[in-house]
Amino acid sequence: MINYTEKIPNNVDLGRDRVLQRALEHWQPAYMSWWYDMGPNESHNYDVYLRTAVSVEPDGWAQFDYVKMPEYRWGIFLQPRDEKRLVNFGIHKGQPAWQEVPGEYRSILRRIIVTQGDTEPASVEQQKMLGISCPSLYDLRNIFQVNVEEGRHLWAMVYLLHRYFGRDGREEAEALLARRSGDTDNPRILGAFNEPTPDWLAFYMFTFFTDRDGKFQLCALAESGFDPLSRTCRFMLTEEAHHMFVGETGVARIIQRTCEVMKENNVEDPSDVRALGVIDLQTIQRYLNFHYSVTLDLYGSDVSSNAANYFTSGLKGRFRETKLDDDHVLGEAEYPVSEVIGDKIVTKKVPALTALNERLRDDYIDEIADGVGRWQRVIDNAGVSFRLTLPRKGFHREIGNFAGRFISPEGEVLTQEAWKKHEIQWLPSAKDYAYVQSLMSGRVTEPGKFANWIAPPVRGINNQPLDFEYVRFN
Ligand code: BYC
Repeated sequence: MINYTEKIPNNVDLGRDRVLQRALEHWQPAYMSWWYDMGPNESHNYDVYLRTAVSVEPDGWAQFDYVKMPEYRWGIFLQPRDEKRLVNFGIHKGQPAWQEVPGEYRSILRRIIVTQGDTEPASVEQQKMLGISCPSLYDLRNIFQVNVEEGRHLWAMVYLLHRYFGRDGREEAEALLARRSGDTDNPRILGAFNEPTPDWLAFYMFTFFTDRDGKFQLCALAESGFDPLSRTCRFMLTEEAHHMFVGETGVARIIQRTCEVMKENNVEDPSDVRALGVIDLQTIQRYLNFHYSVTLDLYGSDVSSNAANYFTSGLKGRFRETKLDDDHVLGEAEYPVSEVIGDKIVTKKVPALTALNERLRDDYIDEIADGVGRWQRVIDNAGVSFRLTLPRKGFHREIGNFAGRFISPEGEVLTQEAWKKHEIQWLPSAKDYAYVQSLMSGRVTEPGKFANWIAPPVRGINNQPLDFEYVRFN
């Protein structure tokens, strides 16, 4: 019998809740079996220099040491309770925040938690094979850090399902381990989590773009009137920041290396750039277009009655809800959304309540634009003339008003035929993927060494030097 109070660091008094303990005793072996099957390939015996959260205190959530990943302590942490916290929006605004699930919202709340939970193991599955082509020990350690924390985020949602949803919660927790990213019969719930992440450029793009959807969705759920969900998401956000850092700096380092090689050799043409073993900026732009557009779909339909219900019932707020200066009920307010009419994109106002997905997407786009601006500065500082751009919102969308439309990155409405003609300029082609894959045929394992296609980071992890042995293969 496992002693869960020792095995699972937690601040939810796990040891005193027998029902919960029994539920976890059942689920934990299934989770481990999923990790052995779907976690990072061949990694089980490696010693990895990982950050582990052992408490929510400032000195407790970032303890660094060598850990074998199957022995990682996937803890359960909720931000401490604020006894005075209220429901801050929707029709229950002003009531004390709920400590138990309100009966009338049980099924939609479960649906939200399951959707959130489903993304966590999905991303681990998507990244399973990347360890074998890592550009350095530093990067290998970072992907493993991301993977174990996604595992912890799955635990966080499973804790809520087990603790608050009884039998159907337990069934959902099992189903979270049964779906598989990309599986035709039993896929993950949301589109982006069924796309392959075939190489490290895709991984960094994913952690920059898609993990940032994680941030915005978690921020919206952190506003929830269901207090345990709010407190869980608040703690998850502390970990999410590192994932986005890995993505942003990963892409920046690839751009930097490409620009250095372009300048040193005085080349600009993508085929000349490729001949020097780095990733041309045009390919980076196409990856950006892909990951950005697929992630925009994760916000759901522009006009959504689900989103309105989530808000009205106090379950899912807006980004920084309590900092916004309005009535937090949105009975009268309007919000602009775009749609295609004829061959034009037109913007019209709709009730703000129904446009909450669009609003969160817009908040996300603002932050993304800043990050892309920082990548641009790497190019500009190197003295290379190339402009990275964010495609317009309607480009390459499968969910919402733009689904089934053919919009160029500049926002022109095209026929399918015209769009298809340009597709290989706009989105990564099989040839692009094959080229990027060809650079990543083996892994770089000498401490302090980096693959030719990526610049070293500015500093190591936890003040360790760049040539620190971040992973020991045993
Ligand atoms: N793909 O009214 P609609 C993260 C479904 S990422 C497939 O348009 P709604 C992480 C939708 O589920 C953050 N299906 O949208 C990142 C619904 O289906 P049902 C994850 C989609 O419901 C990296 C139907 O279409 N967390 O944490 O307002 C690594 C009509 O729905 C998609 C959350 O998403 C899609 N893209 O909003 C690791 C938060 N979009 O219910 C982790 C929880 C929509 O009719 N989820 N559909 O069968 C939500 O708040 C909402 O479910 C959504 C959709 C925002 C996703």
